[in-house]
Amino acid sequence: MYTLFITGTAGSGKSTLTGSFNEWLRDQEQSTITVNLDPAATVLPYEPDVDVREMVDYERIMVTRRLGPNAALIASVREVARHIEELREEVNSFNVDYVLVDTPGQLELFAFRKEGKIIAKNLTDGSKAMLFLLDPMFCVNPKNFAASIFLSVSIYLSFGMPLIMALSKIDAVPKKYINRILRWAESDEAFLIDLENRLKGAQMLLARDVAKAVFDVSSFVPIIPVSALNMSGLVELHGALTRIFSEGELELR
Ligand SMILES: Nc1nc2c(ncn2[C@@H]2O[C@H](COP(=O)(O)OP(=O)(O)O)[C@@H](O)[C@H]2O)c(=O)[nH]1
Ligand SMILES: [Mg+2]
Repeated sequence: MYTLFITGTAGSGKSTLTGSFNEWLRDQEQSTITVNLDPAATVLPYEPDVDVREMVDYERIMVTRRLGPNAALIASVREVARHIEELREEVNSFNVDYVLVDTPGQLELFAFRKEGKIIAKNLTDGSKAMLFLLDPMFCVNPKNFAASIFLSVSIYLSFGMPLIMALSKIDAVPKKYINRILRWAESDEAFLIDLENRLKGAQMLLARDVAKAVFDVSSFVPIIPVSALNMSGLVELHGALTRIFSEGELELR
């Protein structure tokens, strides 16, 4: 059983890709399930096979404990972690090749709290990998690109799972933006030149130092351009996953 945790900033396309990639894999005769880990999801673009909303009632937690939306989310994710054995049994009962896990809309809830790690560690057995989605509308600004890569690397360090990055929604932005982002990902020199043209003074120096440090870690992580809307790049995404799952853990170089 292979498990893919789909992460990324809010709105980067996690839920949509979970649905599309699930359909794509099923078309390839793979057995799959989708897991929704977001207790506060209202509408999802797919029908989850396992859904934490059946165990944890976000609205009710908000009302009965008199919490604001964010505090209620934190309490809900804690509640999900308490149900981890139940979740695990449910996931295992499907006995599939691929488990696609859609993570909460707010990244930090899953990525930087101990509950996220408990859930990631115990949800399934077998090989696991993390997919981090980069939103091209956001990342076309070099400062935001550096921030996103930084975020993905900190998630990588915090979970210790093999990491793949995907540039999402490529159907929605001009090709030249996509190419620019991919060029930055390939060559830190190209990135630094564009960065220096845009930023000045202390901000530029800081962004440059952060970028250099982070590029050292991220340079071996492939960035795959995908669209959940027209399914482009899913062949490549699957190829990268297959490599990772067959090689086992990628070592930090
Ligand atoms: N054009 C386009 N829009 C997308 C794509 N993937 C997601 N979106 C849109 O981006 C928004 C956020 O997507 P969603 O999957 O909910 O993001 P999440 O918060 O990361 O789960 C929604 O309006 C989606 O319809 C894509 O591949 N192409
Ligand atoms: Mg979502």
